[in-house]
Amino acid sequence: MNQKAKSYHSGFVTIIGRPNVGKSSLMNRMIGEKIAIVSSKPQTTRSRIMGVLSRPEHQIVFLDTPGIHDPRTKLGEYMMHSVRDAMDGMDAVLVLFDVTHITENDLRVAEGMKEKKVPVILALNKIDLATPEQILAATAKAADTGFEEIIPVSARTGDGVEELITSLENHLPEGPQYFPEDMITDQPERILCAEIIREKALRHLRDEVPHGIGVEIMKIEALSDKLTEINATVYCERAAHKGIIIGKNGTMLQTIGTEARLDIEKLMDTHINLKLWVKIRPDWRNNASDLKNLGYDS
Ligand SMILES: Nc1nc2c(ncn2[C@@H]2O[C@H](COP(=O)(O)OP(=O)(O)OP(=O)(O)O)[C@@H](O)[C@H]2O)c(=O)[nH]1
Ligand SMILES: [Mg+2]
Repeated sequence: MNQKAKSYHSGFVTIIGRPNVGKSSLMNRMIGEKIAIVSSKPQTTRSRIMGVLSRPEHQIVFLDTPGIHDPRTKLGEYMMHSVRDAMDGMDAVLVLFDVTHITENDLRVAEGMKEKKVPVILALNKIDLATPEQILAATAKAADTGFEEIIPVSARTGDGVEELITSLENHLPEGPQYFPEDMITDQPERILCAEIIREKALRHLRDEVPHGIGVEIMKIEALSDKLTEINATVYCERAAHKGIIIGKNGTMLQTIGTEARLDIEKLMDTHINLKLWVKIRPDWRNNASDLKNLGYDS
């Protein structure tokens, strides 16, 4: 029998949704590596982050994006620009809702996808937090919005994630392998390090402090094949914030630094000597040259 070899599918899939629904968590889960930072604070992701899933039968290039919101600063405008940028030339869109909490903003995001000429798939995330009745009700609510498919998932437990990958593969065209098999992201090491530090700051800081934090890597220097020194500056917007970030007797900065160092050591597979400084840059989120220095430059 003349059996045709199974074809190779590939393409770019943009992940969009409002802040905090679990876009970065889901991308990390699909890739199987942590390449995008995650936190319980909204607006964690600030740039588009590429994550590549390569398997013998397909390559899916995910673009994780900042949560969609009305920007109030130049940084926010940059973030929303990154979302639009990531929608350019994609082969499919993965819209993400939090199944426990579907809002008008979610439906608005979905509505905006109607005119796209590519398949739009909806994943209902965080099903580990929902009852079967809640999942059914959310599916019914989303059904009117005209998605090709609606798939319940949990980025936390991995439930439904293989089904989602299969569905995306089925909606992608036949195509080339865009990136080498062993490439999982396009982010350089210094950005990954800065993001890890920012994640630890987001985890430990409260109220308005986390939103005003920016991290710049000043130096990465291999002192030997077993030890690398990294110097980073943590920017904040006010003197009061600087005090909070440093903490009593420096304990907060120490906690952030220790947690970041452990993650960076895993990432770079070497011992790290991490030194952190905290500096005040009033209103840096509205300053074009500060934004550029921190990598938020379109
Ligand atoms: N229980 C549960 N929590 C989840 C799941 N997915 C994500 N979370 C949590 O939801 C919060 C937000 O996750 P992120 O992945 O940072 O969300 P995001 O959509 O990328 O957020 P932004 O980057 O701010 O737009 C974090 O506290 C995650 O741990 C899930 O499937 N189940
Ligand atoms: Mg994110």
